[in-house]
Amino acid sequence: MNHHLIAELTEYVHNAEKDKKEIEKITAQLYPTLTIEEAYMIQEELIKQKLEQGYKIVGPKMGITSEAKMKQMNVKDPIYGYIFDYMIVEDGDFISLSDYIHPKVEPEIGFVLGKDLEGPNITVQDVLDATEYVFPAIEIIDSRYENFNFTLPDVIADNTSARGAVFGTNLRNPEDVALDMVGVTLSINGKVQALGAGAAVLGHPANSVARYANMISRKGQKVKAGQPILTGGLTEAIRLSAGDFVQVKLGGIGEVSFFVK
Ligand code: OOG
Ligand code: MG
Repeated sequence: MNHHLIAELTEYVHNAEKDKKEIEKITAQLYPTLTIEEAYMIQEELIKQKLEQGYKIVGPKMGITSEAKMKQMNVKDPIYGYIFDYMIVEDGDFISLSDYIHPKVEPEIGFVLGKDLEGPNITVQDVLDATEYVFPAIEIIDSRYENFNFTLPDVIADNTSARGAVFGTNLRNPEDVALDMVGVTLSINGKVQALGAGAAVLGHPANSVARYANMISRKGQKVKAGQPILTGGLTEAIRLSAGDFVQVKLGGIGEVSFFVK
């Protein structure tokens, strides 16, 4: 894949986000043979452009973290992307639907490490030992592709649909909660729309951080202390509408919410 094509495809997905206009997936016609490796090259270029625009990376996010979803997409690894500062919504604040294309929300468990983690061979225990605290989070995903219809390489190139994150303020030591057993509800206007448990994410959410550490170690990178890490959706994602009050409750961890105007 030459530089020209990387630049062209990066511009294609980046413009869709900037213009808030959905696009056909890359693999439909533009470049049907896009591989996972090439998709990460596009994602890297996209991230570079955002940094050049002056935006800052807040932290990484993991996606496709259920064994069922990985099997369905016929892949061995989850995927990752990056949350930027312009995506952050304060707990209890509101968003305007018009700033997004067709946003959905999913409940997640966030991690912050007290020390860097460098793979390969990072285990769940290594992650728990390195974790300073966990916190409740909501991810707002807004795939740039029509109807969230994409292949794995398409969604990697699109920074894994990242468009928003709301971080709760309850911070818990991971030793005080069995993260795989934590129950979660996602409610809209007081009505539970989806529910699940921590184990939905790779058997244990710390496993998601371990997998991320091991994946980026292939590029000589490490997971940085202090950065919030989103470990992946604990339930299906739910579409947002104007007037929604979105609330996520995580047993033993805490809650986080926002409004949609
Ligand atoms: C891809 C993003 C997936 C997660 O937590 O699994 C993701 C998508 O479904 O649009 O963020
Ligand atoms: Mg997510």
